[in-house]
Amino acid sequence: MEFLKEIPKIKFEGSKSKNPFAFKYYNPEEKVLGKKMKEHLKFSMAYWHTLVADGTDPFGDATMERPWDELNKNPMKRAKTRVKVAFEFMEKLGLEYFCFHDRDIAPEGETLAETNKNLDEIVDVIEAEMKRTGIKLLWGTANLFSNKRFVNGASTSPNADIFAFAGAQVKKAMEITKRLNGAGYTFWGGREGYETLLNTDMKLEQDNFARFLHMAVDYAKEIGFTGQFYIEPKPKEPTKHQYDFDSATVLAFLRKYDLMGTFKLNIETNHATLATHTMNHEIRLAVDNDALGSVDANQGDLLLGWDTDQFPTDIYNTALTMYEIIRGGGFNTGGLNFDAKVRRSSFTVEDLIYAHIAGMDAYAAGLKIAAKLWEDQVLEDNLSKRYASYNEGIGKDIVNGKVGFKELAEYINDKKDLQVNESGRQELLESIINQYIIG
Ligand code: XLS
Ligand code: NI
Ligand code: NI
Repeated sequence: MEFLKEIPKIKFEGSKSKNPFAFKYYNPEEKVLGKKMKEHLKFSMAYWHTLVADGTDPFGDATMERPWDELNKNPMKRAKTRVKVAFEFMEKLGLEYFCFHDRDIAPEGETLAETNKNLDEIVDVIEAEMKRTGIKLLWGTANLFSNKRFVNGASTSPNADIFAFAGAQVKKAMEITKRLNGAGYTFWGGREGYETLLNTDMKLEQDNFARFLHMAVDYAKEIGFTGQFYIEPKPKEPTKHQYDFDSATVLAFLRKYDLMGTFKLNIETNHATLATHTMNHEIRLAVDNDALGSVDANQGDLLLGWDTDQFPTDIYNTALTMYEIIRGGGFNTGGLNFDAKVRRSSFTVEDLIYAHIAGMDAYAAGLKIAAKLWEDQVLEDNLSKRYASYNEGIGKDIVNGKVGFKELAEYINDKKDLQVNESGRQELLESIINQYIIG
């Protein structure tokens, strides 16, 4: 049965097209820097936003009544139908990857065993659809935050039974991710954080979180899961202090607990905003530490302090994000996952398509801008000039670890002609970026 009959297959028509059901910039087969656009971008659909979110907010009811959900009140039947819709949806858009939480795809039973049985039944359907379409799993994950048992966190809960429950849940989520050949597995620290230190043993909670991750690594070895593990930083929401605050915090955590190398980062644009960083800052840090894994592509609202998960349409941002990704050598196991939802008032099925087109076009345009910037090496040339004093003389000795404070003092004490500082040229660089964006 076709659920999206009214929606045509979305094709590239170019920037002059007025057809809302067409790509203006995303031309999947077009080569950029010797690689197809679709291979650079590796777009992925987020199951939770596209199939599950219904527009509910703290002040209002669901606004998105999907015709296919209306057909099935039975939760298992509904879950199966959603799988069919998901794959039809991805086929229409040419999305070659998807991501999901265990609880997005199948309803919970009364016990974990029952829940796992439900999962297996739905995974059968997903597996068949993946085979039929060739669509792949970018990463899987477990929802360790919605159910009320996770009120105080999962692996950082003060209650050991909840830690155990979370472990068993992740065990199963890893098994199904492996079964579906997932390229990665993500840990986003749902409620791993705290509200007040008055009732929190932060050290024990963080140690436990690390123990939990080590258990995941051990279990991956045991079952032969070779996908990449990711941690997704976020500074706040739902808890006031999320332990995985930002790239820098997560990198320090990974180092402290001997998890560096085993985990890479899944960086989300809106989370960077919440951490008062730019997305390019977050990616640059990951790349510099050999830890860039994947990206949750969305955008926040700079006037709001929460995770609005909007579709990415800001070209300035997509261009600089793609620049950092290209600079870092591109994705390996990761991709651009649209962890983004349509606004509550964009409640039709067409809106879901328009939103993905908008995001895919914004990233395709960003990619082309970034590729040109990279090809011309404008920013890189500026960098090498700005830091040239470290290529020779005392600068070279500093970099090579050949000098200490004593030698620095000997070198500088009697020196009269200190090198002059040069302008940082920020505004010039910003106007050059604009030239690349506007063309
Ligand atoms: C929430 C996170 C979440 C993860 C997956 O803010 O972005 O959606 O990506 O658990
Ligand atoms: Ni995310
Ligand atoms: Ni988010």
